[in-house]
Formats: sequence, structure tokens, C-alpha cells
Amino acid sequence: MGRKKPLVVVTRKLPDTIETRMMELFDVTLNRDDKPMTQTQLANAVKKADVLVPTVTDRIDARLLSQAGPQLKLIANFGTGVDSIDLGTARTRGITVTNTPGVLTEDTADMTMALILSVPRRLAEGERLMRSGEWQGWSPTSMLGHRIWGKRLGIIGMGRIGAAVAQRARGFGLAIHYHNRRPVEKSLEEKLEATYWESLDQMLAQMDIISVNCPHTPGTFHLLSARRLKLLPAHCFVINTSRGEVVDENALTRMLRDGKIAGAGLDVFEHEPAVNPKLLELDNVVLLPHMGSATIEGRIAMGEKVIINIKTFSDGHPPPDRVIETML
Ligand code: 8YV
Repeated sequence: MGRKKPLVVVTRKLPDTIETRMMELFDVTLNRDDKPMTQTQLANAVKKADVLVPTVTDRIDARLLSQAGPQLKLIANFGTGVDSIDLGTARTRGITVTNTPGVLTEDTADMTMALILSVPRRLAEGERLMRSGEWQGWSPTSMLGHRIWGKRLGIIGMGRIGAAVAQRARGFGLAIHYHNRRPVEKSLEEKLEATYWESLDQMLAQMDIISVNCPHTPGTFHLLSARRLKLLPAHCFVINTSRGEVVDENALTRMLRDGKIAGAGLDVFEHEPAVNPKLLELDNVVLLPHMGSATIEGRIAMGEKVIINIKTFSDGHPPPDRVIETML
């Protein structure tokens, strides 16, 4: 007699191959129409599920977890960031949390690089001009942007994604600077020819482009606060593919509008899916709908990781991608 299959509730539509495999392995409830679940629907889910598979769009807070039945033992997050999950409450309730690290590093780094190139070179503005039908032809002084080669890139958060961004950026002639809680290993620092800044404030004042690549934790909420944004030189560009909450979006918007920051490339927003409407009016920003990791390959790899975490856990072993609060 095999073990009883765990009841797994998946909150959003996942790639077909992943859902098919999940149906083979688990007693699974899928979300066929992909509508985000309400808090009431999530509460009903955690009352009966052995395993919940949420995404960044679900708020797994203390209130929700207080409604979970004793059978809920695993939250296998479909995504790397776990800021939407109250890890402390999960721990006190004996619920293991896993995520999907590593498999979206390269895709997110590609998208970061795309924004680093797009904003100073006015790519989206140029594209809008073409579609408007108002292009008058080439002119020596039209659509002038700023050169990438030779500029200083300041990476906030030199983890997997930060390092993958740095690796790409070197190929575009950017000098790599970074701020982290601790310097990375000497060998990586040397490979990237990266300069460590213990003081974020001091780094900000010297950079041409800033890339936010740290996770959102209580410690990084509004790390780029109004005060810190004012330290940036007016010619600086801000790129964020991490989490909107790391940057004070209102302060950033005001400074972009007033020309105190040259431009921004944002894939993430503080109150997703809402976007500060004033951002939409600005030409010096490139806005993307949280698509940094949105590749078919990445989504399948994320799903495979979720499956491995659930299967290992339900077979009675520690799952490989356990999230421990002190890791963040
Ligand atoms: C994911 C992300 O698409 O993994 C993350 O932390 O931000 C995204 O790239 C999303 O989280 C899926 O839940």
C-alpha cells in the first residue's frame, strides 16, 4: 500500500506540463481560469490542503495562516521571493516553506540588462515614436540618450541575480560596484572586478546606474528611501527587477518628474498590480509588468522545483529548497 497522496492546492494556473505531472503525483486542486484567489478562497484552501502552492500574488499573512487546519504542513512557493508569506507565523505553526531559487537567475538578469540598456538609450521612447507615425527621419540631434560603456553600475544586493547582472554588465563596459550586507567571496569579486561599498549612502552618490537586486525583507523595505534617492547624482538611472517595496515609489516618481533622477526601468511596483499613475505620464521610464522571470523555460523549471519540494517533503525527507528566515 502506497502512502496517501497529499492534497495540494495550487493558487494560479501553471504550465500544462507541470499541472499534468502534479495530477499524476498528488491529489491536486488547480486554478484553471487563473483568477487570483480572494483571501476567503485562500482561507478555504488552507483549511483543507496539506500543501499550498502560492505565488507572488497571494498574501499569506498571519491572519490567513491562523485559519489553516493542522494538516497544512508545507507552503511550496512558486517563486523565489517569499515576502508575501509570513515566515515567522509559518514557523511557529510548524509549516515548512520552500521556494524556487536558482532557476530564474539568468532570465531575471537578462531582463535587468535589457532595462539597463533601454532606459539610457531611450528604447521605449523610440518605439513609441515609430508607432505614433510621427517620425520625421534621422537627425543628428534627435533621440540622444546616454552611453552605457564606461559608466558605473551600482548593484544593491550581490546575490545570485546581482552577480549574473554584473557578469553581463561587464560585457557592456560597465564598472561594477556593489553594496551587500557582506562582501562576496574574493574570487567572485576578482572575477567581476567589483568594488564593494559597505556604505550604501556613499555608493549611491558615485553611481551612474543603480540596479536593485536584493530581496524584499523587513530590513530592505524602502531601502531606497526619499533620503537615499536624493543622494543619487541627477544623471543617474534606477533599475528595479526585484521588488517594488525596496524603493519608495512615490519619492522616485517625484524625483523623476522633477528631473532629479535621469530615468528608471521598473519591472516591479510597490502596490502591484497598481502603478503610481504619475509614472505612466513620464517619458524617462520604462515600465514592465513583473515579467523578469517570465520565460517558458523558467516557469517549467520553477514548477519542477515545486514538485521536487512537495514530493521530497511528502516522502518524509527535508525538501531541498527550505526557506529559513535567517537566510534573508
Ligand atoms: C516570479 C519573482 O514570477 O520569483 C520571484 O520572486 O518575483 C517572479 O519572478 C513570481 O514570484 C512567481 O510567484
